[in-house]
Amino acid sequence: MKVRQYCSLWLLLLTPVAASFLFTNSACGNDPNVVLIMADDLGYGDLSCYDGWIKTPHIDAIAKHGIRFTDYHSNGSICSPTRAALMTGRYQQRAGIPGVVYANPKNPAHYHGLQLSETTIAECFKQHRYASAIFGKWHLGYFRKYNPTHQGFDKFVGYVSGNIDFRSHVDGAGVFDWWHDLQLSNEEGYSTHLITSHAVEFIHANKTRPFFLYVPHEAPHYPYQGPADPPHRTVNGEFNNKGTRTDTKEAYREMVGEMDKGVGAIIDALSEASILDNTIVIFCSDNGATTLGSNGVLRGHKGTNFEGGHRVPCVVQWPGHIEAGTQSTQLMASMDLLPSLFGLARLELPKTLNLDGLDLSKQILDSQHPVERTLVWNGTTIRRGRWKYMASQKGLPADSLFDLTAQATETTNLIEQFPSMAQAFRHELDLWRSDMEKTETPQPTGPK
Ligand SMILES: [Ca+2]
Repeated sequence: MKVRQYCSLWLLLLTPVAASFLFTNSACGNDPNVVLIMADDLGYGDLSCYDGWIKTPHIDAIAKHGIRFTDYHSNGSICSPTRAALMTGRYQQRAGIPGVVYANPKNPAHYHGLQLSETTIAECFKQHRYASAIFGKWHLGYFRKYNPTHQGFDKFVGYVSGNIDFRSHVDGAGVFDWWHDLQLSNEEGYSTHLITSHAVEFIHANKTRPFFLYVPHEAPHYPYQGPADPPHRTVNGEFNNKGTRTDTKEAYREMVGEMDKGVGAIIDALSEASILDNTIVIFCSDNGATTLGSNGVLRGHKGTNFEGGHRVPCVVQWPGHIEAGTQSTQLMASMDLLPSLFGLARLELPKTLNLDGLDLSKQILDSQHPVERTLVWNGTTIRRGRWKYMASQKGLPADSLFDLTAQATETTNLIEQFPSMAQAFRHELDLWRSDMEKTETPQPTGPK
């Protein structure tokens, strides 16, 4: 703090031009910290600040002290693709991760990963001398060559699979999966608690310099285990991937509750370190809920392109910058966070980046003036303004056009009333797919 206060005094004495130079080139210690917390499979109707069924006072407090988005979307409707888009600010198809990176070595996608040629959000922050860490789920490559410490993160504690036993830290393929940087190394504890305690420790250790802290939680992804439950997966063992609880709904509630307490612990740590006012805190989800959770009134669930698959909670606070208790209808996606955070922090991005995400920092600071933009999911579903076109796909036998303002539930297909609009969307999707195919980062086809 002393360094930052000293810098602030100097800035007061500078001309506006010189001060702006310092801000944009981050020569001083006033750059805001960023804490990005992401839940796994949390739905639009799960949190109390979204009128959901689970009391989440700490996440609700972020909304109360900042802004709540009602039209924020995960880039994918499943885990790895959203994470690829979040990390790169690009469509996951362009970044080479259109699908899940699987735990099973018999699946070719087991050998995929976020290639080192991609520039991550952590690498962008590193250029401004930020400290960086990830605690929790990576899910962008199983092999050491894909480890997040090769992608701009100074520190990694967590797992590389899609899910692990919350206690034994064994993944769905029966492989032990708890890492400290590049080493597999166990640590006793419930994964949600471990993720939180590492995040808190990192905040205290880095309070005198700017940092980017990424906290991708495991909750409420299966296995459905509360904090008091024993381990059940063993290395090379046989087990039910979803766990042994029969009251899975209650386990889900406990899991979200523990994550919410973890969010509270992170806010407390920022406050104790006297850096809460200089920290942008974001909480979001990586895709919609399964049928065990709730997506509110939205149609569909995780794995579908209906709203329930990807419209998810997102709340952001930055005291003194983002007006408290506001709400925004801005259409936003995971890939927008990279450019938007740099816009908020007034930090320059490398000019060589080929981003798909938009800098929506102005819309985060001013909730009243959303901008129109277009988003595509999986090359089959496109959204602009109130309209959403979905080519026929699983769960949808005919091409469909929905008016989301009139009906968020996607039940009335308006394609016969607006055939030319549907045709234009179809054409736009063709162009989008062709663009992605031409530029996608290639993946290895096997172990070598
Ligand atoms: Ca997920």
